[in-house]
Amino acid sequence: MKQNIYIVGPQFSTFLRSVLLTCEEKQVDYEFGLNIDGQQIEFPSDKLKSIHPFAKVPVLIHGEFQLTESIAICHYLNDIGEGPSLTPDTPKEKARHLQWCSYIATYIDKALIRDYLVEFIKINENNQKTQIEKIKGAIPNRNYCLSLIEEQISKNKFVTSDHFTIADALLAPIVDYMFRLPGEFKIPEQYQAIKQYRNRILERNNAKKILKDAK
Ligand SMILES: N[C@@H](CCC(=O)N[C@@H](CS)C(=O)NCC(=O)O)C(=O)O
Repeated sequence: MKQNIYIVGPQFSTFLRSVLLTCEEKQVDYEFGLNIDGQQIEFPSDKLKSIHPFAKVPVLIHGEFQLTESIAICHYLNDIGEGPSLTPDTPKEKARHLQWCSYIATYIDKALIRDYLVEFIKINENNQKTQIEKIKGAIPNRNYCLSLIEEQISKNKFVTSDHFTIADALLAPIVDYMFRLPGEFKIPEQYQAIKQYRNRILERNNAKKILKDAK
């Protein structure tokens, strides 16, 4: 569906990937990148702050309408897109689904991405030994979150049911990165349900495109 939607964010961003996955699942046409008004944006920068009060990505631009925060953006795309719904129907299931969206976008993102994955990027900037120690210090909390995900994902094919939802669009890029880390930092073998979940996710053409092939 031609919508003239632009998503501000770099391809490697987990939250940008969640939004793109939602676009793909909902058959919403989009472009993405770091260009606003013909100007390349940096982060952090005043330009980014002018479209996101906390200078974060992604930001959705749909004509005059601008929207921040991945959970809100994904719900908007779910409402305007033509593809099958990515949210449950009943009040309890809807609330449970939102609860998981929130867990993933806050605590799980912090433990697995901000305090762990992103710290690898700083290895060359900081003292290498100190940085490795810092990353190792984040492993217990990483494992705690992985155990919660493992337990949840053992119940159904996807996060809250046997259907792919926005919660999966949020979780899939995070989980995918956990399998790409080297050696001892990679997700341990014991998380078999998460491994199967990732395989299930990567069987979907949309996920293949966004998580694997996109540059
Ligand atoms: N609560 C925001 C978080 C977005 C976020 O943390 N985005 C990261 C990229 S994945 C970012 O902008 N990082 C840049 C920075 O923190 O300076 C959301 O759900 O969209």
